[in-house]
Amino acid sequence: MITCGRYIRSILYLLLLISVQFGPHAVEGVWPLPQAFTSSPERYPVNSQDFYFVYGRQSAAQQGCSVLDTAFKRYFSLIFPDHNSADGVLGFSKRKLFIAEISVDHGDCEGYPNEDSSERCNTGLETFSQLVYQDDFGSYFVNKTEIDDFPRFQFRGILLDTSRHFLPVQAILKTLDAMAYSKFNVFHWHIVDDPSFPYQSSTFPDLSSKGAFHPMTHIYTQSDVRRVISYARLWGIRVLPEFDSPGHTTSWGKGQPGLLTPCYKGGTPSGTFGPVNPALPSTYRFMARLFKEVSSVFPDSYVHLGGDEVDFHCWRSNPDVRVFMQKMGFGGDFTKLEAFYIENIVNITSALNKTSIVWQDVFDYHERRTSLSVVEVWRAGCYLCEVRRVVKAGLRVILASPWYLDQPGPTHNWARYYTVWPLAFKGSEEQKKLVIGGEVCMWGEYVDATNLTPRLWPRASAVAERLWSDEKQTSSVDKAFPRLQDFRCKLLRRGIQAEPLYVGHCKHEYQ
Ligand code: CP6
Repeated sequence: MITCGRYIRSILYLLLLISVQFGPHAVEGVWPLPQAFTSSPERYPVNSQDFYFVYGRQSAAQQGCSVLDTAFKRYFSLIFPDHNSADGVLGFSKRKLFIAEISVDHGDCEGYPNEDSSERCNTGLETFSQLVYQDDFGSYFVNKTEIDDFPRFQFRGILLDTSRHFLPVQAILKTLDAMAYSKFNVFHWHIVDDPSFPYQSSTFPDLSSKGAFHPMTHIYTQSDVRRVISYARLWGIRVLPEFDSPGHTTSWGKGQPGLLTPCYKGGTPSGTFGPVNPALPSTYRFMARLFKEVSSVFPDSYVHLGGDEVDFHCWRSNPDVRVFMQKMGFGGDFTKLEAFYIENIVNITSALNKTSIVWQDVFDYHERRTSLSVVEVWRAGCYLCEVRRVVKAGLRVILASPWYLDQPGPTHNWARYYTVWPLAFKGSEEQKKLVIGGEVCMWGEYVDATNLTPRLWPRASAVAERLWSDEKQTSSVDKAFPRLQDFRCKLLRRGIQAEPLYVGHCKHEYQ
């Protein structure tokens, strides 16, 4: 029985009414590790002919609940990968010996996942699916287990960058599958950047027709975006769009003349362009229309505004920008100009009822920090010092610095990502609660659909356990290693080409 819902910290029981045998597998086979569990060596056979999911009689959700109906079908296939039909889900079996009963005390079947969503149903089914194992003869079993589970952090994200390289929608959907297996719940879509603008805007179609790598094949149409969002929803994953500005916007300039700052050399325009031009009213009119569209296309209450790595050289070279600086009383301080720009964009998005996230650069430059909400810490160095500064200012934090998985290299081993303590800074309980979670960043310079999956998995799963599980129970790399190896085999079994961690083999070898 899986009980899940918004308010009650409930329990996942597996009540199995079949003859008792003994088996070795237990909750240690679950990744990330559940918060609280008791497991027993008592094991029960599970057979695809005799297995089906049902809604509990008291359940607030019943058949017709799209999220759960779909989840039942998916998890049936994941539990029985050799089984080619999902008939067990529909309860056609005559014997009906093994029933996984799902009860929801407060269900939201139709809406989109959001920051206060209960995650117990999706993740409870995931846990259950990981508890089922096969013996040497291929028979399925599950041990008697009681689990009470909930995430340590509310925000557990993966950033994909679709500007440095275009990622086909299929590659994104596959990543969403794998995210659900590790209980990630936010897809941070760094959708546009300097090299290309693949988002096909209905308001400004030239942005992608002129700014994408290819105007037809390397774009995300409105229907592609809807497909990603609705697919993610069924896994309980939020889609957080990032439209990074005023820097990282070279590709925007092709389809929106007048948006970027013309750079000057020796008193004349050099023909190159810098960040978005913060001195023109037309800039803010454009941004208001773009974010109005983005806010209605992406249902999540958060939107990421970027704001990182703004190069001031071009602004400094431009006489019109300098006149604007004088008029505004900014003197020669370009950080004030950047703060002014971001403040305007924050106001635009909050008028659209969105909570904005910015990269830490914005917090560092901003004097009126109270206008900000969520800050993403990404710079290397003493990142916990930065986390501490942000929470001291009363703002929420997402931590990304220790989890850059995009760059190759021998130091990028999983244990390095595993041994991160996000709350190991001096601060009050209240301040620690402001750390809402963390994020794996998969920047796209060296990554496209050919290497995305093995570069992400299973190393991102190491981060997933840090973000989901109790820190004290998951502080040992040595204890985690065999569990993560085992989980990587599960990923392979589910069709995710996760790279090996070290010497070893999987029971079911593929390819
Ligand atoms: N792109 C954007 C990037 C990075 C950032 N923003 C980045 C910077 C340094 C490293 C990795 C990625 N590629 N738009 C910084 C948030 Cl090491």
